[in-house]
Amino acid sequence: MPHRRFKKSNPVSSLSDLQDLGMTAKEIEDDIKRYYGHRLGRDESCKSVHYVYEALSLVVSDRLIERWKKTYKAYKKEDCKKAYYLSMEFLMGRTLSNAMLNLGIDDAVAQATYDLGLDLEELTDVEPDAGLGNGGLGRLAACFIDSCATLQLPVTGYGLRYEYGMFSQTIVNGEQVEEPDHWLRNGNVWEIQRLEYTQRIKFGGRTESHIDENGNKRSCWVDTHDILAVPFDTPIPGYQNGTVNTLRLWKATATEVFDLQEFNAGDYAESVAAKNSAENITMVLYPNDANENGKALRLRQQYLLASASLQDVLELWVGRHGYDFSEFAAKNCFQLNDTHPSIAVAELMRLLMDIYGLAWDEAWKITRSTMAYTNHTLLPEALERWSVNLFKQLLPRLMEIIFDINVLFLAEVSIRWPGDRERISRMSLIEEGDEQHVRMAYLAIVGSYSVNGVAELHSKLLQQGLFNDFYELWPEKFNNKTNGVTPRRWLAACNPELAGLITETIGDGWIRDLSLLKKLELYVDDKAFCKRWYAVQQGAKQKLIDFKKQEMNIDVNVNALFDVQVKRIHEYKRQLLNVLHVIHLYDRIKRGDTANWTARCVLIGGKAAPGYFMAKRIIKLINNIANVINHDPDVGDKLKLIFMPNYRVSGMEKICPGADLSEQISTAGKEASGTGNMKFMMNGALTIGTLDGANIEIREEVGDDNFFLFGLTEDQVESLRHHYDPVAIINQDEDLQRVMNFLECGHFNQFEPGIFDGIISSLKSPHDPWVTIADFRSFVEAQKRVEVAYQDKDRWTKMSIINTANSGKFSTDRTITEYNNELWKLTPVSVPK
Ligand code: B0W
Repeated sequence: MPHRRFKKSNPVSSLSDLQDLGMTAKEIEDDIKRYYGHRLGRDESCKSVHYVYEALSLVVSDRLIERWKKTYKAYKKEDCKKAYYLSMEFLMGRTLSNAMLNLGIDDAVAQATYDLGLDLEELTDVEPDAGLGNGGLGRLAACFIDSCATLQLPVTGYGLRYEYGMFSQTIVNGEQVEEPDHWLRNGNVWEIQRLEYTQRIKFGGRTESHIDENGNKRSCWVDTHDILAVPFDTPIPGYQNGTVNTLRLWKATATEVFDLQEFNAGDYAESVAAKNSAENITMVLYPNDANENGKALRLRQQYLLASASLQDVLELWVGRHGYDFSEFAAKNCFQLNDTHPSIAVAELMRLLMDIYGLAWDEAWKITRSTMAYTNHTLLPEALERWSVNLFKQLLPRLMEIIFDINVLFLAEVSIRWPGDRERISRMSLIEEGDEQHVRMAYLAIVGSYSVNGVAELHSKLLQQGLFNDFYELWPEKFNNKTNGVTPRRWLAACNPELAGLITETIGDGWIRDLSLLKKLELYVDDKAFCKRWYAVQQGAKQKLIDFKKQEMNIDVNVNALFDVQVKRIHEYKRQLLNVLHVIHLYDRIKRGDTANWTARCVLIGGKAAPGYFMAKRIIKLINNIANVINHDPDVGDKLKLIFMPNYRVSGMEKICPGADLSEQISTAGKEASGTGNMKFMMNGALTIGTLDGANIEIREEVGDDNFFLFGLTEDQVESLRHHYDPVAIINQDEDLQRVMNFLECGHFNQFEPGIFDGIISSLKSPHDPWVTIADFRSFVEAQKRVEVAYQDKDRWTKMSIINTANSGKFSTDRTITEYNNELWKLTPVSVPK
């Protein structure tokens, strides 16, 4: 180990008494200059704005660290219960603006940078996104830790510090091209490496068993190839409350011993290769949102996260409480963000038994009362199953423990359902077949005290469908926690104009208590207020146009309806349905059916998993259609289709304030929750959506009159499957026939014959799981209702205000309060300011 903690008295405790740093514009300005000139050694000859960003970030970071230490001390003093959020993804986006807002120094910094002649927006735009996630699941983790800090809850996030985050997407000839995202290239001022908390992680080897002095069977995991997990901590500030929590991300490195062994054997190259293979573990984020992958490296990543984090927590426990674990479960809990970290169930057992000497029963009791599991998807292809052979080879001791858990669990099942062999095989943690597999979701359910879905419908479907056997066995474990988003990033910071108008009208209490937005409803008939609301929305649209124009050189009319669908590209999310509607509008223009036309700009953005062929083809189709429509002089301002490349967190911060219409059009029953839908609603966009995920709850909050509903319900989709006949539907719908004809005659791929054949045949297949054709007519009718509403500016503005006013439920402050009240039971800790 390179460093150890101080053992007896701390020789540098006097160094820890720091004076609080000043928060005025002048003090900040002086500090920026000092960092720029001294620490970074730059002067007027430096042309790169990056160093100014870095100087400012160091200034802000210093102020965070001060509060971070105080928070740590307060937690230590209280010896309070803690929760740990284990997630393979934290899609943090940028840090600077959010940190300034949460510290309450945004105005002072604005003044300081103005006085220095700097453009603050330009500076914040220099920061690369920390894109350590795929989409909703990773962004949810980021919103959660923001809310935990704001609610002053002692919660630590544990994840992986990928060297390369989510790939960057460019579009070449209409197709997605992936480029590596080396987000750490210029360093990362927000993190602190903590070598002193390094953990050792075992892989490979074999197990040996013996009988201990009490007659219990014990296992040892030996001949392992170890690697080190080094933590990097990022401060997570609460909203202007003095609390700064921690996000701890692990980076894999080689052990010195491991290197030396090879080196002494005289094989320098091998030794370097070994180092590389250790470091490879956290080299790259897997870009497969909701797709199976089954790669050994991914299992290594998952184990590294679980093992390093649990060792860290147990070490902290032993440091304070010695080897007495009787209170451990009362003082600690772990929330598993999907099955990705669910190996933690077996790892906690291993650590408690093999390292700390507990007996099985005691360890199992602790595990089952500290772990809680959140499921994020019903899609079968996303359910993780690991080959037993791979498991045995990589993590032999963990495999043993999982087999033992399974034996005891199946005994429980057969007591409840004697002789029901089919059920036993259905519920087994081990799936039989040509090759055996470990069902990770079942491991998570069996090892947890809570299983939750992320929206009402999704939680209901988990209970009635996917996990029904487990629900029958343990109904009390199952619950719902509808997702949310943090209103700090997703309204206060990303839409300062709207936030300003809201604060001016109802005060700033909404930033901490989003339900207060309801007060805005008092103003829906106030003409002056509505006028300002409309002006702010138009301003945001103009800003979005200017931003896109810079990037894409396309002219858009600010009065057009901004119709936006941004999310991962996936067949279940039905970007194709959106595109069919665009072709229908294009067809109407070409036919001259344009009386009372509503100009519309359809914006689509999102990344496809690199191995997901169909999703990539959908991107190509969108771009090809855009190319035809946007260059057709008959179309002009009436319709535009724009594919926005490289959709990411910082992109959404610019997009959501400028949207009129939010497209949430997944096949009912497939989108577990969705969270983009909430960001749009909060910023005053109206939703066109199916009864899926959190759309249902959005509609409940905002009322049927303020939501454009269409499409089959989940029940209807399921019963349609038996007799779905898309060709018959097409034949009965003249508009749809014409749309399909555009596709089939190659109108959008004149020089690329056949490239969309796969898409066409999937739409026309009676086995199309997403039943896109079935919802076409209903979607078109709903879009007509959208147009009628949009043409009445006053009505639309009113609906927009009502959407924001009723978005209070969708704050992660509400979600986290529910997690805490029902599952974690932590006491908020106030931190002296
Ligand atoms: C993400 C990544 C992976 C993987 O890397 O293998 C697998 C599955 C997911 C995933 N993402 N599963 N569900 C989600 C999304 O989670 C958010 C947050 O709860 C929901 O709003 C979305 O509906 C869901 O698709």
